Amino acid sequence: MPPQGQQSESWVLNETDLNKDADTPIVPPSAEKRKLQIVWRNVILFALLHIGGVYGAYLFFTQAMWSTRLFAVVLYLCSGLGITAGAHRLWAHKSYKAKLPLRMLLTLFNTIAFQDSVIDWARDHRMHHKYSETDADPHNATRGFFFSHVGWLLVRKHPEIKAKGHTIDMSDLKSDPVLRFQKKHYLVLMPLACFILPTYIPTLWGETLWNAYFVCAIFRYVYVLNVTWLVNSAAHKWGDKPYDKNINPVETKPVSLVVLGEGFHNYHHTFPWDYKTAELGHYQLNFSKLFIDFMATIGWAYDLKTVSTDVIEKRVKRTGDGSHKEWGQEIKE
Ligand code: ST9
Ligand code: ZN
Ligand code: ZN
Repeated sequence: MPPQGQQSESWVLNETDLNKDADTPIVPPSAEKRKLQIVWRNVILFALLHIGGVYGAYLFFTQAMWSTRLFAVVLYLCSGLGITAGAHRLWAHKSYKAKLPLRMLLTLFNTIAFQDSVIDWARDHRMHHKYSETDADPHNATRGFFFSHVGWLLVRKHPEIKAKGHTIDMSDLKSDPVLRFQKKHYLVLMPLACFILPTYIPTLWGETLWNAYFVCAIFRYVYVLNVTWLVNSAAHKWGDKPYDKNINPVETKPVSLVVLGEGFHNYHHTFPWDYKTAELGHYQLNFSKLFIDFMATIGWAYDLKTVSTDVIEKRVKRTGDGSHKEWGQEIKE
């Protein structure tokens, strides 16, 4: 339990905390007008990366060998799991626990995704939940689609993020030797995992270095980045709010399909400790749940947290927008 008088950690809220403060944003959604400090290095690098990504997509569909295409898809799924099952559900939210082999596997997958070290990713994400849609939220969606999608990575962070950052406890992740190792050696591990090996490996079955680089490294990386960013942009904008109509995050099935089950964002912001990040966890739209369930059957994942139907039903009836299939009708009547 947090010390008395202190805000509980909203990214690991449990059912006891739920009625107390889960639906009470600390600050109402807001974005102060300010002059953005553009980081031109990032603008140029992301522009070049995206041009390369489009070219890589062209090679993927027209010239790459079938085995290279398959390898790119495998890299997408593995690096995606490094974000969803790893950085997000395991580390940022602690929605389940993982034994050492799984933590090592997910750290490897996460490094392929190059979205910065897990410790840095989780710090920003905990801020995103705790100060959702205010200036202390790194990708504050009230600043618009572009800002929450990629713009926030092109400018200096709002001073509020640095000012309020100290309220986020990261000691749990900083005490994990696997995560400390990843952060310490990130500048060696990341280029190897994200670019060099994905370029080299396809040459073993006869692919050209050129195709391998643009398809398996650049296109695959740009694709995974953009689908991840959709959770910050589209899933904070277009869709239903069956669990809490007072917040901006929404349920979006099309996004969920490409982000391995992370598009049920109204549910996730309402019940952030659920390892499924969704109510029903349909397998076809929640590959990450399937992965975590499999890891649980072999004993590598345990203490999976979820939410009881009773709690969900009460919440839907109290704060939902009426779009919930089972209990929404009662709100409309
Ligand atoms: C990328 C990340 O793309 C994407 C994250 C997406 C999250 C999505 C979440 C959605 C849910 C999950 C769905 C997953 C779906 C996945 C599907 C997959 C198929 N707290 O950052 P700096 C302080 S990364 C506390 O440099 P600047 C701190 O003192 C792409 N304090 O700020 C820090 O120093 P240190 C690749 C904080 O200078 C200092 O400020 N990476 C916090 O304003 C400076 O921090 C890139 O392109 C905080 N949260 O620069 C790099 N934050 O770290 C892009 C900061 O030493 N980033 N402080 O403690 C940058 O270049 C810079 O960060 C910047 C800001 C220019 C954006
Ligand atoms: Zn989250
Ligand atoms: Zn969100």
